[in-house]
Amino acid sequence: MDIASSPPPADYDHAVLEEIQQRVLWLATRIIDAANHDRDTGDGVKVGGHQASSASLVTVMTALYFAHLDAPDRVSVKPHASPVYHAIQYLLGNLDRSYLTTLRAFGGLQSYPSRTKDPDGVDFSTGSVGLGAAAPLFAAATRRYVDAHFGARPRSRFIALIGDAELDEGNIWEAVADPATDGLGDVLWIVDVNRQSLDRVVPGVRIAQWEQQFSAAGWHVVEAKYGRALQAAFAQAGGECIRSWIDAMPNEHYQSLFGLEPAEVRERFLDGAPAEVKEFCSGVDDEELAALVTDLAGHDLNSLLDAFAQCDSDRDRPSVLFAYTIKGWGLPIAGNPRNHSALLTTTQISHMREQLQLTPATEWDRLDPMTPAGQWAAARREHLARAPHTAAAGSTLQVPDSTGLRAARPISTQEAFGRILVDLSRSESVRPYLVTTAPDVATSTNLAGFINRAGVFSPVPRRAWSEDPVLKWAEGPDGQHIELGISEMNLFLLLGQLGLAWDLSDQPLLPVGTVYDPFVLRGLDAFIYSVYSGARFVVAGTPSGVTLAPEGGAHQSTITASVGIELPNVTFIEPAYAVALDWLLCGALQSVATVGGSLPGTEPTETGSYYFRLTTRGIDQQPFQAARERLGDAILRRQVLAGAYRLVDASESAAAGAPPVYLVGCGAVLPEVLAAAAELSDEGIAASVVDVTSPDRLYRAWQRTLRQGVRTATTPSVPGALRSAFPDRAPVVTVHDAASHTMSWLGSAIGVPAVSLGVDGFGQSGAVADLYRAHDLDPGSIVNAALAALSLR
Ligand SMILES: Cc1ncc(C[n+]2csc(CCOP(=O)(O)OP(=O)(O)O)c2C)c(N)n1
Ligand SMILES: [Mg+2]
Repeated sequence: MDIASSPPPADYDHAVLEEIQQRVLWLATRIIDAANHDRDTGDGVKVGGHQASSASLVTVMTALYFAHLDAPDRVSVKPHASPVYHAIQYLLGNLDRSYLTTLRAFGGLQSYPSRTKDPDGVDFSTGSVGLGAAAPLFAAATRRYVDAHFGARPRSRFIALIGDAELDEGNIWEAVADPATDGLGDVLWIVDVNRQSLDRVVPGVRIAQWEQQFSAAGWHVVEAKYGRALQAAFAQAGGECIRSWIDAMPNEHYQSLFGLEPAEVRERFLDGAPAEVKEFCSGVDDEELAALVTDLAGHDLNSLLDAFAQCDSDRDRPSVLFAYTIKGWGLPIAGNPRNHSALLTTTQISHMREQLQLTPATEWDRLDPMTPAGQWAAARREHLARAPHTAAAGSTLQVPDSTGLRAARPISTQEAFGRILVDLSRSESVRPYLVTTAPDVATSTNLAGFINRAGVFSPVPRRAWSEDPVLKWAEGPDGQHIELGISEMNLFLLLGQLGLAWDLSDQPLLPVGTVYDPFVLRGLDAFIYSVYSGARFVVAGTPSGVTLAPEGGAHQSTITASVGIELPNVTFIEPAYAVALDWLLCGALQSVATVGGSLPGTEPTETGSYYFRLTTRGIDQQPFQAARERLGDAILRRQVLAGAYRLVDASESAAAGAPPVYLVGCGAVLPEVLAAAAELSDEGIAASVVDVTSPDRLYRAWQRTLRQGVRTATTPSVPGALRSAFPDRAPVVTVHDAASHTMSWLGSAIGVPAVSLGVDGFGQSGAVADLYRAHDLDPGSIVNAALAALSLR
């Protein structure tokens, strides 16, 4: 039988689910307790963990995993509920018992769910609140795209479990508002409405506003608010006033009911209440009243399962379920405004263990397989087992080494980028997998050529109301460009999910995004999120730097190159010449296509994403052509991919006695560097020019050899990439339209004096020459820098 389509076990036995959720609560709590009390870390630093945040979701997650989910469904778990996830995977038999005592230990269970480091099949990494919440929405958008282009996959529901305070994050609303996420009927967001954040009880009543925001964006809004007992009370004569009273009660008042003795609960609950509420409550004893007024549907399995079904019934739009819960539910810290990081004492843990009739010898046991609960867990394990990925999904995907781009006239890297994509879209083995996306900057980043050929994605065909002779904006299910509104957060979240399609939708893709380079920083947290999750994509930040001269300081990027170099799982590339870009972009796409693989001949460990920093400055391609003729394509290509090559080789005049110097340029500044080299040569200095195509690859190569030396206590070797670009010991000048810091390490790497030129202040409007002069990137400054470097020898 096809595992993915087997029906769920019929007839939930609520007593069984109750028993299971008690065990889930226990294990989640104890996993955190063990991390803090059973392990000596030796450093005195508090280990931490979130027992209250976890408890809040225990019922919801029990209902999901033990009654509602099917194998193809994908779930994003709120960061602070990771112990609940692991407890559930353990009870399902998907996690070895040895892990339960390793929360937050090195190599153990991660503090927050991690796709790449946790051992039990996490679907979405979470941690930075808001991002993990939005990820399933973009995963669903990706699935919609995959289904439209490659045939329907078994249906997955994309579910996010979200803390209520996560809704304060703007990225949530950017995601909800974007038309690219419209109508995703397989999405369910479950908001854990415990009315508490980290510091406090969230003031007032926010839900009504949030619900309206979701409704306005076209979402299906469902509430699981009152438990069965409260609903029964409302149905009694005069009981409706209780609902109105609770609904109107600010969070602070309601939350203060927790932790009180029953008699105090009555007093607090009735504080300021209308007469009919007081009258209704007079017929209920203290104990009963205290239980009644805190009976929330988020801890009522039946109510939750009903609500899930209600959400499922609407397949045309995303659903959001507001599940009212109690932070710290079932624990002595329930509802306490200061419970976010609170830990149960060892005595409280012992008490809880006894209550569940567990002992130190049995406390970590799975559910007894001879009991109905154990049998239910075994059935659910089978029901949730996933079919393996089909290897065929991307079997025809083959990216060539280059598109054979010819560039006779001056051309910018941005323009070349657009042409390369158009060329790739002509290749039968590449075209089907290419998908581009941009936050309202597709045309201004040269994606128009690709869009004209490949069309714009829309789940249904859309009529084009105006004819544009230059740009065909044909929208339909075959389109391969996904247009986003202006949200760089959404760009990187979508790229992240497109870049995980091989896993979450069983379909490798070649995702390519574009964004104005300065605004990479606007989406940086989502960029980090996506590459932390293991996503594989290409992004072009363009135009960049002060080379975008007339646009001024608000549009000129300076620190983005540093960000690109320093981001793990990202290879930062900034070529100057079109053919180099062709080789590098094809190489990057080859690497992205080889999921989990490496790029032959260059980097054995590149398994992440690629960030190209490009410009709109057309530059003369002749110097690159001369290097091709001098070195031959095979050698030059290898060096370009490795990160640097000699564009001008002055070694002969150095051999003849001229003092040698290396002028090292990256990106758009190469013409100035070449001009400076010519001037220096006229003055009898042997100035070689090195074009750094990827400061990141060079830096990593250097660091690898250093670390190797450190770890083996041996003299570090000089990496090949540096050796072939810098064969001699000569001072260097680095020149980059980015912070001077990005290449300032080169002097140390090759053991020579270095002067680094770059943009270390905010820019302003002007012409390229003005800006280059203002930031010492003009030929005269580079010549002076070379003389300074020579004098430092
Ligand atoms: C982007 C980001 N900012 C801040 C934090 C620190 N932080 C972690 S949980 C939290 C409060 C979350 O409240 P809520 O979402 O309601 O979760 P609960 O614990 O109540 O379930 C904060 C501020 C974070 N993890 N991520
Ligand atoms: Mg909360």
